[in-house]
Amino acid sequence: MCPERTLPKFDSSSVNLTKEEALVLYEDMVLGRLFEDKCAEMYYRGKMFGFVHLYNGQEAVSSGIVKALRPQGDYVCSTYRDHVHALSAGVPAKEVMAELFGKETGCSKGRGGSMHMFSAEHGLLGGYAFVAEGIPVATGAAFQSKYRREAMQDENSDSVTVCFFGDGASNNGQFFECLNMAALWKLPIIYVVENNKWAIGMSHYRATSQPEIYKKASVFDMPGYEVDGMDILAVNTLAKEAVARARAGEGPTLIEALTYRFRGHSLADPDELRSPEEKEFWAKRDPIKKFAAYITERNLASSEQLKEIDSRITSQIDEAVKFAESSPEPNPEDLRRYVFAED
Ligand SMILES: Cc1ncc(C[n+]2csc(CCOP(=O)(O)OP(=O)(O)O)c2C)c(N)n1
Ligand SMILES: [Mg+2]
Repeated sequence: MCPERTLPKFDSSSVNLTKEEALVLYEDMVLGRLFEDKCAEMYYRGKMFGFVHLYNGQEAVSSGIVKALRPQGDYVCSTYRDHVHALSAGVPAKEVMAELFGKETGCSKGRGGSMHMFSAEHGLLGGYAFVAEGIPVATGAAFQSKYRREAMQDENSDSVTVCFFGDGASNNGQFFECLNMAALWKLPIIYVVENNKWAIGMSHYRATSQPEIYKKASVFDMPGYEVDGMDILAVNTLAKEAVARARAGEGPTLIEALTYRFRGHSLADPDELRSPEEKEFWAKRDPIKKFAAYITERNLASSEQLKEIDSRITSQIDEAVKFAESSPEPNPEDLRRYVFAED
């Protein structure tokens, strides 16, 4: 049951992905899903500490949006639910897993853990434990791209920034302040609100005066769109349009992806507040199953080929765990390293 809102329909007949493009999206979603399942296992085995927030169910948003960016040179800004955004941005699974284990080989050198993935090399601007805190950081990244291009005459500066955040975050002040400046300055940024209907145990419908978040773009004279966040074709098609607009200097876009997390808020959440009917409604819309059906119906790949991908990803994640387990802890003598930039 999903009484509050109808999921927007998308006509996939107009989309013509090549086999390669389809498999990139499929593989990235499977990587996200199986990685998070492994995290749950490792967390309950006591290998990870602190809060761990998983992304199961929302994969079509990360893969559909991030894969519309260039493989290098663009920026992705995340939240505390950041493992899968990091993977989509190209951070190797072993470095994300090692970070979760608090190891020196992690993408944040083991200093950050689950909520603080970072990789300069992959344009990953970070995970942020404070709700909405990534929004100003991402807006700043988009500002610097434009400043380099226009004030410093660097024609190569045409990066696009994607900023992910949740429905809960969209009620925070940073959201409104940053959308205002981004629209005013026509910044090359895409704000992606992953509306999964819940902020921990707070229903979106009890927390906001206008639950259709995409409509909030209009007051800043910014294009705003809602999209079925369980349909990777819909998300990816919209993302490509928004990226092209940003790259062409036409300014920001707000995308509201209607999605759902298949697990509790964090691995410490018994997940007792959401109704079984609601969970079932969304489970039936599993984005990976939906896209797998599209791929086989269109003869882009056979179900055997998809199974081969699944098992290759399973081995990759097992390797990531081995890597994380066998990696060294950070050296206590390096406690103060990375607090300030080194020359
Ligand atoms: C500034 C701030 N206020 C409160 C919290 C506690 N908190 C952590 S997660 C969360 C819910 C945010 O929900 P949403 O933005 O919808 O993201 P989701 O967890 O659904 O991905 C809250 C209130 C926080 N981390 N930071
Ligand atoms: Mg939410």
